[in-house]
Amino acid sequence: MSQERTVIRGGLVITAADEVHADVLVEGERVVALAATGSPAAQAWDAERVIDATDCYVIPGGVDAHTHMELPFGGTAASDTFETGTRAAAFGGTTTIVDFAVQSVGHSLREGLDAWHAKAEGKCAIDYGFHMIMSDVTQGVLKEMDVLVEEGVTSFKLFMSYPGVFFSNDGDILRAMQRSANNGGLIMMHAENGIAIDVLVEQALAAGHTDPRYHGEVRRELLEAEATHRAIQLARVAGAPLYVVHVSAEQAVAEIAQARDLGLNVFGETCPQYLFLSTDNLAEPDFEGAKYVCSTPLRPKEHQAALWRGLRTNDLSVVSTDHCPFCFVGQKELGRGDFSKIPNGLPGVENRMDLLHQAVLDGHISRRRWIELACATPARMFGLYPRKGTIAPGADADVVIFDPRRRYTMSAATHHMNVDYSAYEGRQVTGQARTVLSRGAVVVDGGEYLGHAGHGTFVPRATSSYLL
Ligand code: DUC
Ligand code: ZN
Ligand code: ZN
Repeated sequence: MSQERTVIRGGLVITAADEVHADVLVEGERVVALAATGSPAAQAWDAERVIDATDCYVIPGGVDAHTHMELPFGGTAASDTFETGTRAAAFGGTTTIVDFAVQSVGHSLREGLDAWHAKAEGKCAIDYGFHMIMSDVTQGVLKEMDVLVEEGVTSFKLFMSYPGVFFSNDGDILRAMQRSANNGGLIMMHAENGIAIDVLVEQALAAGHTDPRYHGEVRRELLEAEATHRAIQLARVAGAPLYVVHVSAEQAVAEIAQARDLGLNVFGETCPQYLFLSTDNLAEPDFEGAKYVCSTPLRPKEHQAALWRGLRTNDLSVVSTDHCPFCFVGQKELGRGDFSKIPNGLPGVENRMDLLHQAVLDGHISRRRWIELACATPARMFGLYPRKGTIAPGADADVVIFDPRRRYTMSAATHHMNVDYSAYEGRQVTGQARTVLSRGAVVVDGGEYLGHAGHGTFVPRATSSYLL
């Protein structure tokens, strides 16, 4: 049976490697060819559907390697379901997410993974994969890691924070790293010294410091840097690679840079909230600061220059969102009078591609680096490349027609995430996804949703492309 053909004409195709004026031919779910716009080859293509991309960029769909749809946290759950969160992602030009399945204490990885498959299956607008959060590193669980790698769940998140919930001690971390050194998995680390932080939380509350801004103060920069340093040394001892998630402190970037200068397989990720927001937001009056409570926390503005520099030098190589939304009303409010009870997390899955494009306009990164940080490197890092993260023959036709001149204001009134506030309320940005294809199907066009729940499928991942 012949497959439907779509041709995307007249745009500037931008990948991590190139910028070319080319037409793109899609057949069924895949890209099959690129040819110079106006060339005889491109003109000869006939297709059932023609998408005009004149004056637009044609970019790979975004790959957000860090989301938490429906995550149970702090007595509540993240407010985006897989259905609402992946739809919002599509509106924002992201066509793949890698979400975190959770192992709870006393349970197997399998139970956690099955539960997350059940939440996501038949619900997603775009393709998705899973990392596995490990909260209870037993001998049985170490063996399960090998099975998960075979099933395409090739990365494992461990926490040096949140004692009593997700926390793993150094011995457990070392064991998991040793296992990953053998099975090809990638350990992702939440690097904050949670034992020390809990002491500071207790002391802050005892002193009557209950406002959201104290969340940022107790989660000290040095405790992020210390944990980052320790994670790196443990990975060296184990001979394992390491991916440090949501890096926010300048001192933590320095630890990663030092490790990379030694030639170690240590990788850093940051998120838009650390690049565009700061402790000034956490200090907003009338409990508004609760909207910005996440961990690692927002830092003073001065840290942003180090993050941008890290993104340019590749000491930070991925920008993901850590999308973990909680409504202000009824969820963030759980922490009125006690900042430690504010559920941790910010919405952002819909905003990442546009904020990073704004960073291009602001002179922080180049256009190709934008695509590298938001599409190609996360795809390579987590075994999705070249199926995801680029536009090339054979790749999935996850393609975004991006209008680089469209100016709009970010707002909860117009976003599609299931959360009652925007972390970027009132911020003007230039550039927005106009048309979004997921595996050849147009899922968003001109502000209209044309996709459906269940179009998105689970993508088993290979091991990281960055490991020898
Ligand atoms: N950080 C957050 O802000 N939310 C969920 C988990 C995490 O590590
Ligand atoms: Zn984390
Ligand atoms: Zn997270």
